[in-house]
This record gives sequence, C-alpha cells and structure tokens, in this order.
Amino acid sequence: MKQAVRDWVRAARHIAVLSGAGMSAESGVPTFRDAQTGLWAKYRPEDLATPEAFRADPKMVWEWYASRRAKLREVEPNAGHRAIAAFQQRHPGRMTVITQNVDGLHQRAGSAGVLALHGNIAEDKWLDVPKACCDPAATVGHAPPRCPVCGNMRRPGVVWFGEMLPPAELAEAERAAQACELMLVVGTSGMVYPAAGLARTTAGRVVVVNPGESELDDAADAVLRGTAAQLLPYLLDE
Ligand code: BV8
Repeated sequence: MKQAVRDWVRAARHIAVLSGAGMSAESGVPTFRDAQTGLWAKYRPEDLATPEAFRADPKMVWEWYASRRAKLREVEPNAGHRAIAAFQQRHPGRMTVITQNVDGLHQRAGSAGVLALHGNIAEDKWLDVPKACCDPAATVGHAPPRCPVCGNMRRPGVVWFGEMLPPAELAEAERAAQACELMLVVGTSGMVYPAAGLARTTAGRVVVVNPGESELDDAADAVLRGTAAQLLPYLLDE
C-alpha cells in the first residue's frame, strides 16, 4: 500500500497535509494522548486547555504552558517535518500544511504557509479585550503577567477548547481540503473538531499515517500503520 500511496502523491497536483501531535512525537514532544506528568499528572489536557481553567487558576495553567514551552526549546523538527518542508520547496504551491499542533515545528523545519488552526504556544495575547492601558511591554508580575492598571492577564496564543478557530486559517484550510486530490492525515487521533472534520469533508483521497488506530481510519482510502518520521520521507521523495 505504501507504493500505491507514493504513486498517489506523484499524481496529485495539490496535496493537503493535516497533522496532529503524533507528527511531533519523534521530536520528543509528548502527544495529548500521552499521560500528563508532574504537577499536571492528575489533569487531562482537555480540562486545562480551556478559558474556564485559566480563569479559575491562572497560575497553574500558565505554568503548564511554561513547562511545555521549556520542553519545546529542547526539541528539533524530525525527518517527517523535514520531508514535508523539502517537498514544498521542490514543488512550490503543490502542498498545503494544515496543523493542529501549536509547537511551531513545521515552521522551524522550513514549511511555508502553515495553517496553524490552534495557534502558536510561543505567542501570548491578552485574556480580555485590551484597553488603552494594556501594554505587553509594561506588564507586571508573572504566572501570568498582568496589566498594572486594569489587571488584564496575558495568556498563551493558542485556541482553547470552546474557543473559535482563527477564521482566516480555517477558511483557507477548508479551501485546501476542497482543492486537493490527496490529503495526508498524519499523527492525529482525529478527535478534535472542527480540525478533524477536514478529513471527512475533503474532496481528495484520504491517507492516514499513524502507528495506532484513529477516529479517522474509517474515512481513509488508505491507512499506513507507521510513524511520520519513518513514512513521510518515503512517500514524499519525489
Ligand atoms: C470549537 C491548543 C466552536 C491548546 C487544542 C463534540 C463534537 C464535536 C466537537 C465538539 C464536541 N464537544 C466539544 C466540541 C468542540 C471541541 C472538541 O472537538 N472537543 C473534543 C474533545 C470532542 N472543539 C473545540 O472546542 C474547538 N473549538 O469547536 O469552536 C465552538 C465554540 C464554542 C462552543 C462549542 C464549539 C477548539 C479545539 C482546539 C483545542 N485546542 N490545542 C493546547 O495545545 O494547549 S486541541 C489539541 O488537542 C491539539 O491541538 C490537537 O488538536 C488535539 C490533540 O489531538 P491530536 O493532535 O490528534 O493528538 P492526540 O494525542 O490525540 O493523538 C496523537 C496521535 O498521534 C495518536 O493517534 C497516535 O497514535 C499518533 N502518533 C503517535 N506517535 C506517532 C503518531 N503518529 C505518527 N507518527 C508518530 N510517531
């Protein structure tokens, strides 16, 4: 089946990649399905990555993100990220990368035009609509930093559960899903919507790349049981 998928890649004028946490597993970034460790061992990510959790305990949620950001400073893109970026460079305009990941590793590998549907963990934004007094360069305190005048808090620049996805990126991702002949769904359990829905509504053939079962296997024209770093260099070597 691997060879057939490689032929599909060669024949496709436009390819969409939809990646999830498994894309970064071989870089050493724990996936969401991986057990949480340390102070957060007793929490599920879905329970921490919400506005309610942050408002209830800003320090604890802020420090969860700080520990993830620290981990990301130690990791590098893997052969899967690099294979995607190299394909884009060899075939400009032929591949759109849509990611659920907030780790920035596709971008660090050199991928262009990455549609980061769930934002970027390296960025902060204001928790509440900023007022004239809210100056990111003049915050006080930490965990989380706050506006010294109105107390507005800084929060990670990611999309939390219950929050809308960035409209422009989502619209662009939906366009790519309709324009592609092939969608490679790499390293995602397919449980989180609306991102996972792209694999169900795409006009292209769907190929799942995942060492384990996923919620999108039933939507796939082919399921390749393997990892991103093992399979993508082979599939994208054109
Ligand atoms: C929204 C940023 C409108 C934060 C994230 C019921 C039905 C449909 C939808 C919902 C529903 N109930 C609630 C919802 C909405 C909700 C949702 O989908 N909930 C789920 C839990 C059911 N969605 C939302 O809230 C979204 N917004 O819908 O807005 C709205 C507005 C108001 C009210 C309602 C709706 C926002 C979702 C975005 C959440 N933010 N991340 C942060 O990072 O802290 S989601 C986060 O979790 C990730 O970004 C990612 O999307 C998801 C984890 O999924 P995966 O990436 O798939 O990772 P996972 O660990 O699950 O799986 C890894 C896979 O890799 C595994 O399959 C494994 O086998 C594989 N793997 C392992 N190693 C490798 C590998 N694969 C390849 N190679 C390897 N080496």
